[in-house]
Amino acid sequence: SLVEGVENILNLQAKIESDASNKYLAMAAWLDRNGFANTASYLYKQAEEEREHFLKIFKYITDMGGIAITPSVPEVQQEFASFREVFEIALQNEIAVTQAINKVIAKCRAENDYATEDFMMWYVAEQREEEKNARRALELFDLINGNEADGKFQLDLQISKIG
Ligand code: OFO
Repeated sequence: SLVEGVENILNLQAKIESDASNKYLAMAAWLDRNGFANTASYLYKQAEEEREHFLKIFKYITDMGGIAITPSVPEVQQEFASFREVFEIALQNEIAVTQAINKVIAKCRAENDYATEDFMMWYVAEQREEEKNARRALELFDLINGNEADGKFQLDLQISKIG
């Protein structure tokens, strides 16, 4: 079973993962309509992964005898100033998710809930990977000149191969 504090913070994390999925979906659509088809596919896939992250917590709450709350769906950013800005925002979002996960683990420790702490360790590893990938995408913007038409084409190809 879950203590109330852990159940609440898990429901909050589930919502954060669900929101992350929708944010990536909007980014993927923006990339798609601006011609970055390969990177769009990459972020459609990210959106699906975040949906899985959400479901995994959602089911865990239920499995542990808690009440999983279906999250509301807020508005997300639909327009972006540039190709690069998409990944600047993606990295900021991933850093915020990592910080939220750290709070869940701190709560588990405060409540002596080692089972949930163990469950959340999967997310710690996942975030390490996702932050690294977002940083790599921004590195590619520095390495490849994205202002030239050819640069954009190369960026679209290379970013989609990350991870
Ligand atoms: Fe990258 O947000 Fe899930 O964990």
